Amino acid sequence: MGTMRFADRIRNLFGIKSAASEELFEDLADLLVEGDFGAAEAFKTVDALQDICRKNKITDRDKIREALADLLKGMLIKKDPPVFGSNELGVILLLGVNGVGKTTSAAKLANLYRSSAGRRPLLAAADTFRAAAIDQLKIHGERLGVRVVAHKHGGDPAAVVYDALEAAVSGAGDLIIADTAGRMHTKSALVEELKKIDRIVESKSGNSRYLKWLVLDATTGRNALAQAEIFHEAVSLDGVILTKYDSSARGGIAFSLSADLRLPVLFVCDGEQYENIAPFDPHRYVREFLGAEQ
Ligand SMILES: Nc1nc2c(ncn2[C@@H]2O[C@H](COP(=O)(O)OP(=O)(O)OP(=O)(O)O)[C@@H](O)[C@H]2O)c(=O)[nH]1
Ligand SMILES: [Mg+2]
Repeated sequence: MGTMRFADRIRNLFGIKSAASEELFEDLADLLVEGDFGAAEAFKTVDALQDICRKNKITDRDKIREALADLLKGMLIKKDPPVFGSNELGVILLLGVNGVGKTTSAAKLANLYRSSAGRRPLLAAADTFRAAAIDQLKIHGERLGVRVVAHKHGGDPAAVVYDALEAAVSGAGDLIIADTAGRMHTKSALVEELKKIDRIVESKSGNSRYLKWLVLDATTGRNALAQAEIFHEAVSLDGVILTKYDSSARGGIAFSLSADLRLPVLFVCDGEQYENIAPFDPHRYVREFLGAEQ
């Protein structure tokens, strides 16, 4: 393990001027594993790459790298973030464990959907578990000029969502973005808590689109995949927001989410500012993963 950034090490691997050898593929498999690929997936990918190179008589490192980029792009599910209809009420529930960036992402999404899609967001403070969580969301709401629907600390998250729906139905907004508590639920507690919210959203659904997105911290590597597995099995997720892709994150997780769980990454966040969010772009993601110069 060096201190060199992961992407730089991939770049170095393909930057060597000698012809490709068996060793290149071995080193690549090792690097993919270090880059948060699962081991089985890393070997499968490298096998597939070797097949392609053999069939097409590719020996040049640059060309191998291009073939790898195509292969990796093909692994990623491409799903554009939802565009809500003009008469449609969007309800986005943000889930995830402690500290992954749910509250920050809620604010970023409110800002993004308002500025780029002309939505009128409402933030719902459905994290009633942590004392400071409501204030944290209110501060974002004030800064952004977005209304925050909140109850008291310790209240029922489903009731907060209910009030946000009431507010939206009476014209206060058309996109509810609900922050939730980041405690590690047992699966059954998580399911129960969300069932209640599901029922409330469904009872109000004239014309609504209800989505459950999992927020994952990209710096936690394979642990993020384990979280996704648990949440997806419990509540059937619609997509993922990958956060903290600005620091030491290696990024292989997006491939596992696609390949193992068929879960699309919808947004990638790369900083703490409101603007640090963008729809997932497989092409750009693979380029960055492979350490392409910009
Ligand atoms: N560098 C970086 N930091 C981020 C990003 N997203 C969130 N953060 C930071 O991560 C920390 C936790 O973010 P929160 O939004 O409070 O996370 P949370 O999931 O709501 O946390 P809990 O409510 O405690 O479960 C904060 O310091 C954020 O500023 C990101 O994309 N990049
Ligand atoms: Mg929070």
